Amino acid sequence: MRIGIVCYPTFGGSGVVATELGMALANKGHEIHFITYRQPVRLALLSGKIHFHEVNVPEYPLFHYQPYELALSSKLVDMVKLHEIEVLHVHYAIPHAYAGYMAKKMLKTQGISIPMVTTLHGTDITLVGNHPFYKPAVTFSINKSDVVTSVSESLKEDTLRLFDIKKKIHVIPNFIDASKYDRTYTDCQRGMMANENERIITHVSNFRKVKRIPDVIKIFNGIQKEMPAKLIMVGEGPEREAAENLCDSLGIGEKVVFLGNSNEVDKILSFSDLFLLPSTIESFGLAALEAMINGVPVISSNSGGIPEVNKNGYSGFLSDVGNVEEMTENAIKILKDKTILDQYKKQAKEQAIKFDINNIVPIYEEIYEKAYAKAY
Ligand code: GMT
Repeated sequence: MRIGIVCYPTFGGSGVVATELGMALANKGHEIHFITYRQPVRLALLSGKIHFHEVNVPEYPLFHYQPYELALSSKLVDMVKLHEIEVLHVHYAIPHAYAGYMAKKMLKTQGISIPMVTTLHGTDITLVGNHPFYKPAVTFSINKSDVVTSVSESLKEDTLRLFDIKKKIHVIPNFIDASKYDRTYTDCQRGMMANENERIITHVSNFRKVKRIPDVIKIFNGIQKEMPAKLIMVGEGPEREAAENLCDSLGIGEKVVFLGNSNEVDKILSFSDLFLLPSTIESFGLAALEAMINGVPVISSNSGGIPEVNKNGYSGFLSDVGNVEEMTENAIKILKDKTILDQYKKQAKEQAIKFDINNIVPIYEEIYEKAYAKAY
């Protein structure tokens, strides 16, 4: 099929999922058109099957806010016509579902019908979308989507609780390509991060409040009192500076490395021993899944969709949000003994393999085909 994908092109999970899905669909012979304001960060290679169309929003001094939705919906109309795109898949409701619906309506006046699949990712529902400023538009665009999918059962429940939704919501979990993760690291690469006797603890996020970055640092502080350890912090965001200050004030600055955004997350994870994700909420927790497939057990909170991914006592441990003490105890339980650590590493990988892309892509394909045939 010819599929148009709209997403955020950033390091955020929704953009990563959209990009990985597009690449997997292209591998299966579909023609994929990414339509967004920048080439997605995970999209390494364009090819005959993968195209990128940039949405430009020219600056105009009259506009206090530049109208991205308008530019996006116009671009969608043009690209659907030019490339005869058969289905639109928009990731993240704001403003993509809204812009997609406008594009659909414009195309309809030109005799073109195109179905729109909307995937809800989490913050578009739990953190931003239900703000009164956005809620009517988000409710409308979800209800006007031809198919609505959500990345976890928990997000589906949140959506139904927070919005007046008339559409059926299909839960399709996020995924990873398990076949890509058979790599091994060299001692030399690990040696650049930590000494041989040190455990490597990792956190990857966009450093926003919801990630509870101070908890990450407090948990690590507890761990490093018990054993030699390093904390690798990957990502950029508003909480980074305060986090660096907290490390200094705890006297652990030397043991914490802030790497900023990285395209080498898998390499970093491949030599990590433990991943920390104490978030206030995660609709899914793709970062945890990416850690697990690299054989890294996860200490996380038990909120949102995380329990659907991280299994307590198997791939790691889950605690109530903010229970730093218990998270620290559990982290030490996993890390202190090499045999126990190896067992958790193996289990983390086994749990992650359940989310292999090969189980998920056919579900999206079926949804596209049915939507195209107007079965929904
Ligand atoms: O976690 C973020 O802040 C980024 C956000 C996004 O929109 O990209 O991630 C959300 O979508 C991911 C992919 O579906 C999920 O794995 C994350 O759990 C979800 N984040 C939250 O719910 C906070």
